[in-house]
Amino acid sequence: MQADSAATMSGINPLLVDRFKADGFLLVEDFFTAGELGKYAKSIDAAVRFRTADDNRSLSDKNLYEQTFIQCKGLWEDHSSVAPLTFHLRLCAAAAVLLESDCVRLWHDQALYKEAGGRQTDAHADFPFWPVDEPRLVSAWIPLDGVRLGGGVMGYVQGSHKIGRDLFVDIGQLRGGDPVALLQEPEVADRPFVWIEAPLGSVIFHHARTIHAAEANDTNATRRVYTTVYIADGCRRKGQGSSFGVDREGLAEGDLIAGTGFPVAWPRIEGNLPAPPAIRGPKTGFEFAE
Ligand SMILES: O=C(O)CCC(=O)C(=O)O
Repeated sequence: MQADSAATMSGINPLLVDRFKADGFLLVEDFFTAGELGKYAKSIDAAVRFRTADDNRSLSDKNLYEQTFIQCKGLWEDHSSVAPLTFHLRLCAAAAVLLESDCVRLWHDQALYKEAGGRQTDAHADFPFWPVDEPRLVSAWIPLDGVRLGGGVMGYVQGSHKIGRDLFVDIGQLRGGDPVALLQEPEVADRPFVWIEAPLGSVIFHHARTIHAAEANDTNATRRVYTTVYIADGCRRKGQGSSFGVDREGLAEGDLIAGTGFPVAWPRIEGNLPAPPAIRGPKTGFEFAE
């Protein structure tokens, strides 16, 4: 019953679900109107400006990770005008359909602004970053202007979510790790790698285990992208390493992922947005934990 209404609300039909299951990613064009995106883009720009107001460094003065993108997480929590996109009913319904779950929660939202001249996003999968027991998470990658080749488009290893080896890649060697040439790994190298241009109004969904990368931004304009990640209800915390979102909720290993920082995104009533958690994370960067 609920699954039917999520399918109707999202417009994600069984053919699209099958494509997502086969490829591990799915481009859906004309998901948003240019008008609604323009409104959200203004709010996200303002939120990113607020979060980065103290940072006057040029790109070359930043570390490699920061040269990949300006990353601002949890924008819905301190910028209420961003929340309607984070909890956009059609987007959340699409996540429920793709995760084949009656109920999904927000895992996180973030702006990923790749500055003009910003470096490539190193190939990685998301799941090894996250302290979750099952790979039942889906990301929605929303370009606020549309992205063409040369401007920082995303690329995906087709079907790589089925490989099932969770190799952590230290993007930009932020943690001082060795670069991992994930695309040359056995089982990965044999699969097609495809760059996907994303026109204005589109969204690309990807599975938490899908290996993906993004081009450098060789244009003169910032590549403005906003992403939301949803998690199937019922997943649990795995591991005890520090991780802001789960630590903030006081979750121990094995506890259900839930709480004010992981609000139910679907099912929800239009316009009824969740209240943000009282404790906020850091303004920018990879981890909330400081
Ligand atoms: O936008 C990018 O450059 C990378 C995005 C990404 O890695 C993700 O959404 O998981």
